[in-house]
Amino acid sequence: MPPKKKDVPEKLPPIIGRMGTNLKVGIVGLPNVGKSTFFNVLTKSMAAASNFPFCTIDPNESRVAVPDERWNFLCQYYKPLSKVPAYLNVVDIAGLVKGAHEGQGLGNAFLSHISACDAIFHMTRAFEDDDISHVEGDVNPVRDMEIIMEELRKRDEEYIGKHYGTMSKSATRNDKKDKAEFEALTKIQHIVCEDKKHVRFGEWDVTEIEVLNQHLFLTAKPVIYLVNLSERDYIRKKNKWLLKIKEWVDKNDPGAMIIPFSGALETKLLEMADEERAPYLKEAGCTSALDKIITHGYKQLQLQYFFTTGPDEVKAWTIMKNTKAPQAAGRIHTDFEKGFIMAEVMKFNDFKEEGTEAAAKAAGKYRQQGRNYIVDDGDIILFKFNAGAGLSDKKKVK
Ligand SMILES: Nc1nc2c(ncn2[C@@H]2O[C@H](COP(=O)(O)OP(=O)(O)O)[C@@H](O)[C@H]2O)c(=O)[nH]1
Ligand SMILES: [Mg+2]
Repeated sequence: MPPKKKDVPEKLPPIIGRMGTNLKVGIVGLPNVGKSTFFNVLTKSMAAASNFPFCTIDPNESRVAVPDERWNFLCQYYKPLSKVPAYLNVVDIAGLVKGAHEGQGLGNAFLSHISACDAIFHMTRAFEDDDISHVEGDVNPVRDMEIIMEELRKRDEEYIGKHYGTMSKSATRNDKKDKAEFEALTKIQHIVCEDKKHVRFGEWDVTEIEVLNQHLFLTAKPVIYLVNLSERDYIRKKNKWLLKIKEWVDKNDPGAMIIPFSGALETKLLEMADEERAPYLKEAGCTSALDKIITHGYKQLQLQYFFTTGPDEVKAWTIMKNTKAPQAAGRIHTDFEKGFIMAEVMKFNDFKEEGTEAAAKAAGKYRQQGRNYIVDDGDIILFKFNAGAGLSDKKKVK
């Protein structure tokens, strides 16, 4: 066993948002900016690339494989009967328009679809095309981003308005817990309704985050900005809006990621024969943006995965960041968590460098970890558990 000191977990910042491993990213934006185009190419090309049937949850929701070189390597190495990658759930949400929070263009229904998501791909249109109308009359992604952000904020404002009255009544009952909740709500109200800021830009302590997580505000959800460019602009990495978008995001959502994308190019790539794709991209001097978008979307959800490997199966198991070994084991089977003894952990890079499991073991790189071990992204793990513990518990339940 490693020295005890290492077993003591560092203090971890609490996470704003839903807990769980089945989280989703919603594609949000004005109508006609390329949301459905993106959703379609994503669903179809990731299914083709991973050679894995994609799963349509409903027509607007899909699971796409998260591309990962480590997973590819492990599949190549073991040539297992079953290969299971990690997945990202993506939802195509119908376009919002100005006034959505007041019900414009079925806005309320669409806003509630956003509420069911855990992060946002904010799609903006920076491509010109006279044949494709723009709800605001002309192409101006900065104005469009402001419209969407303001609709989300107003929706939160309205929601707070409704709850604040109820809360202020129960808070006067002098219940300590209600009071703490009311204080947190007062701060949220101030930030969203008076400062007119988004929830995620506030500084929140643990109690406040607990309150935030009971309400799941739209403006608490992390955003990745996707800029839909013409194929030409995407290839030459130039468009008159890119700098303005960057300036706007730096000012209004500091640190958020902006990923240029081209619906036109991605559609073309999807329609090409497999052998045409690579030469076309080489000639153009660019790559598809899909891999980058998926991997960053997955990270925004605070998700990561560990691998189990062998000739039967290579599988990526999704867990939330900061998950400890027994709970990670519980993803595989509840008995693994109940009867947890230890995790034998190998770092992917150690495995790759050493060449075989036996060599990694001989080099002391197959480490035994206890119940306080926080699983790292990409760990290769073999769990040791006491089957009896699981079984007797099972019997007790029955
Ligand atoms: N010229 C051009 N048209 C695009 C691009 N992306 C999407 N479109 C077209 O724009 C229209 C609206 O796209 P759609 O994905 O349905 O937009 P949504 O309303 O945001 O879902 C469709 O006719 C698409 O073919 C692009 O990059 N360039
Ligand atoms: Mg659409």
